[in-house]
Amino acid sequence: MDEQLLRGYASRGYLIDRVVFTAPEVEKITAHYMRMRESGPHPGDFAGVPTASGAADLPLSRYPRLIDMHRLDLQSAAWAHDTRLLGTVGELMRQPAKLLQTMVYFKPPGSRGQSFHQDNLYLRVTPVVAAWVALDACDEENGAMEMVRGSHLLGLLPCQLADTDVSFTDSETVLPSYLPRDLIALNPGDVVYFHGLTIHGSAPNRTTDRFRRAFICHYRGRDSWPIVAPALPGREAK
Ligand SMILES: O=C(O)CCC(=O)C(=O)O
Repeated sequence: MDEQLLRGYASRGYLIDRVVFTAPEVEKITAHYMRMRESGPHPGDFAGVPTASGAADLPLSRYPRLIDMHRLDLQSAAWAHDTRLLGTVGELMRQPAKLLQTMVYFKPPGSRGQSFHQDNLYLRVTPVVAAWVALDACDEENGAMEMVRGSHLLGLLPCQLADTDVSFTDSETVLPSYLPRDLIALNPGDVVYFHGLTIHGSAPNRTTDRFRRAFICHYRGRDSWPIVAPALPGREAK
């Protein structure tokens, strides 16, 4: 990879790579996970915490997030080990990448987003890099991801309770207000790679007719080591 791209990743904490997957590949991945979702419940399904207002998030309850599909599904394992993803992540970490976790977010029209957080709070090893593969066009209206530029350089930051009317998770990182927030507008097949400490999140999908689906793989470095993370608000430290 170009040294300038590596330097950009090192200073921003994320890297956008355009047209990594072709349109037919994206169609195949999307159709596969729509079938998997519509075939019934799967281990680890997550439709979000209850809303603060008590209103139901019906779109998300129909399309809960899938997790760790690669443990049960050979096709998911193959996609998560795609050499394009492994190669880029390995270059960003400067060591071979090992798969940690896979997820699919469906984010149907009208569903909540996810409050700002750092993945290293949950994935307690370092280094970690995520590959977030856009399956739909993502923009402000359907709740594209936002990244807090340079936040991976600040370490693990404190959390507070999130507004669960707009977030399907209930804790959020206290934002360093002096850092800019970048909206990550993507087309299907584009990938955003981001550091395990980069603060990121997304607003609700405010459209009435557009999903914002993503296939997400988290990797650790071959020579990663465990880290200690602070407790989430209202929960015991692990
Ligand atoms: O897709 C989103 O809105 C959030 C995804 C996320 O937090 C992640 O991939 O770690």
